[in-house]
Amino acid sequence: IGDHILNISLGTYLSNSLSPFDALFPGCQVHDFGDLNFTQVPNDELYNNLILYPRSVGLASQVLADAVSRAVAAGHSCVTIGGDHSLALGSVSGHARQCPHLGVIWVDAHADINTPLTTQSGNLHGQPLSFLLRELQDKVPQLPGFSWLKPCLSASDIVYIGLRDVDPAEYYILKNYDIQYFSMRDIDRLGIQKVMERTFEQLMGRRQRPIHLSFDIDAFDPSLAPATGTPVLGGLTYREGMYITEEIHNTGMLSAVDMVEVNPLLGASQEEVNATASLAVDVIATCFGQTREGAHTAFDELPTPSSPDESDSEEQVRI
Ligand SMILES: [Mn+2]
Repeated sequence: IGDHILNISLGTYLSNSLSPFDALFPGCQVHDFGDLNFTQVPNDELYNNLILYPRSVGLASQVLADAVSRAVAAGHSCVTIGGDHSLALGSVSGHARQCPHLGVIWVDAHADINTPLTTQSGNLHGQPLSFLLRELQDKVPQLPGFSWLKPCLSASDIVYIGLRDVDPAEYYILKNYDIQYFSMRDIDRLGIQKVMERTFEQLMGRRQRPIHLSFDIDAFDPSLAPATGTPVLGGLTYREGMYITEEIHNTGMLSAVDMVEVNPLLGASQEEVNATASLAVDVIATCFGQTREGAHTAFDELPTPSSPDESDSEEQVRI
């Protein structure tokens, strides 16, 4: 959705060109809800001469919010595969409808918290958090197509990880509304282990709560995830990315995941596209229990040889 409205999503790409979801995520029971159908609203004129496709993004987000809400209500951990990061408008709203006390971990190179009045690009994928944050509502105009959307997060419900390209107005918001963030510089300074410790302290220091992980693939370094719309040098290593998701899995509180901004049309080669897509698959699989020590699937007994091996006794004689 957003400016990628006509692009194929990672989900479509995965189900068309790799293997079925069940094979990609061993140990998980996967229920594929399929692609959602979005209609591009005709004559969807710019809002304020700048904001692109407000009615189409608003309507798509509303459809997605209903779908996510239904999936969570049915007891699933809901994975939403995008698409661009404006989809968090729908996924977080739908999730919050079932889990009003959720906390959000936003892994991204960008803060995505411009308001429609501060954005330079007009892209709604750089603004989703401004619509979701209660404290910002007196700064956010009502966009056509957005009347259904109610802010569902407070500033203290969000932690960012991986920031390294933040606009001046966004920096102002992070500082003035006291939003917790760990930039790449913070990760360099503290190490990823401390960053995760502090993330959980912020979100779950007082009580356990459902976690919504909104993971933008551009949080990774572009050398690992090149097929994306707004790459920024100096991103997460593979190991840092896996550590983040391993630790989130270990909380036992992960309730919804967004995987966004994988854009198969933007890879310079098939290798780049495949590398970016399989990185996204690793992120999702690790969220649901894949570990670097080995998959903890059912394996509870080593096979025992059925009869003594003859060569073995010969060897013993020689010794
Ligand atoms: Mn983003």
